[in-house]
Amino acid sequence: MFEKILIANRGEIALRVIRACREMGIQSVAVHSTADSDAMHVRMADEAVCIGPPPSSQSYLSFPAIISACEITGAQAIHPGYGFLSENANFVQIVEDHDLTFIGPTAEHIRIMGDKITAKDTAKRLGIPCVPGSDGGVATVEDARKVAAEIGYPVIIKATAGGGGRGMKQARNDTEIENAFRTARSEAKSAFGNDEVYIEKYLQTPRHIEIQVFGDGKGNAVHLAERDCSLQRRHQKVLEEAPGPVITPEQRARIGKICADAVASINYIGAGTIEFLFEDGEFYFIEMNTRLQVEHPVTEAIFGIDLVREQIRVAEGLPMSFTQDDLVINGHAIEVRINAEKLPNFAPSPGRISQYHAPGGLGVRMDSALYDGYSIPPYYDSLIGKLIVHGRDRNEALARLNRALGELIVDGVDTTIPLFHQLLAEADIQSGSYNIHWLEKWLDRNLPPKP
Ligand code: MV4
Repeated sequence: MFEKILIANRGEIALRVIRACREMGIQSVAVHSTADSDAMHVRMADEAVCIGPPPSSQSYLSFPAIISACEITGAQAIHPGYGFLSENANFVQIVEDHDLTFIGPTAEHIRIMGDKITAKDTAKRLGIPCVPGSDGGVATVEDARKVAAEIGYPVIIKATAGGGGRGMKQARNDTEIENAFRTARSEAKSAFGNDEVYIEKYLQTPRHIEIQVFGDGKGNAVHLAERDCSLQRRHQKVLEEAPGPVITPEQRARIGKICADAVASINYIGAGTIEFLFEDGEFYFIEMNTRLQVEHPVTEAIFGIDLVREQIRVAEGLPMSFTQDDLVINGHAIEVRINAEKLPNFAPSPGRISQYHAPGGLGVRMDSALYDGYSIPPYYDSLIGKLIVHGRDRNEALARLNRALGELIVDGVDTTIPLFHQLLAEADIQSGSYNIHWLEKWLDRNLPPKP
């Protein structure tokens, strides 16, 4: 049993992990930069260690600083949260070399899924349906044209090292593909130092549906249904819900079993998310995330489970506390991401919180590290809170979200809260009729960016 866990993160996710530790009787160690001395995760943890100056590269991303903090405090395991070191295979290797436990997948699984071509090859081999496209990378424009002739236009060229939508270019015909190929390659080279690209059929109006999976590292795995995360702006999720509003029980059971069997067969350990594009009733694999995700609470809400507790259990070699048969969906959950950003341009809006009031009541969860008088530093992500609501059905969850947003007060900085009041008034949001392009189109019509 772990006696002490170090949390290599900050903000709401650090609190999330500290809370799970406390309920399990495990001591928690916070680490922080000098910009975060007054942060809530420092106050809430049992111990705190300052690990460096404000830039993440010298604090939250510093291997030696974090390993040293473990040695100083006697922490036996590291929970990485999301972002920062959560999908860094080299870090996992170093953690293990120091006889510490990384609470997450193995370095090898992180490495496989971090390279998109290898991830897709692996998915295909494990029986996961993929977007039609090249087998592996494409090295020349001629090769790209050959693949496009087989799968048909439009196509999309993607960087194998890609992420956040960078190094992605569409082509509608044989003429456009030359430019798309060269641009994708050079963007990939400069952004990731790796110019390898692959090609796929471009899906025009899909939804982003992701399947939550969980493994014990010993060949047992389950799925925890899907989240619909189609509402995104510039590849940043804005609202997520579970279950997906258009996924049938039959579709869920089929893709869920495929995903659970796949991760079981590779002895995957911990939480993972298999991302799909969903169009015309079919799922097409795009990527796998080997971490706990920001939006995990909607899955926790509909299943009534604690995913962080389960991560800690399996990292200790304990079994998961549920089987697939135990996992029955109860109702509907929606999460909205509260960012310190100024509309309509979503410009970061750091500063002092003059007043904070969290909503409450039945079916409401507010995950945030805010408090009255807290100053949001300008160095990190602008996510300052997640409001998660749960209802017996989707309509109840929507009504509860509207009610809870009305109770939420975040004064002193600009936030994305007004956006959600406006979105909830939209018929398409109320009915769940949206795809990955809906939000950007809506923003262009309703909140045009100022030049
Ligand atoms: C696609 C696609 C259409 N067809 N692949 C964007 C980021 C990366 N994670 C995958 N992305 C896409 N891949 C094919 N074959 C459209 C997107 C895409 C997207 C995907 C999910 C959520 C929002 C998106 C916004 C624009 C483009």
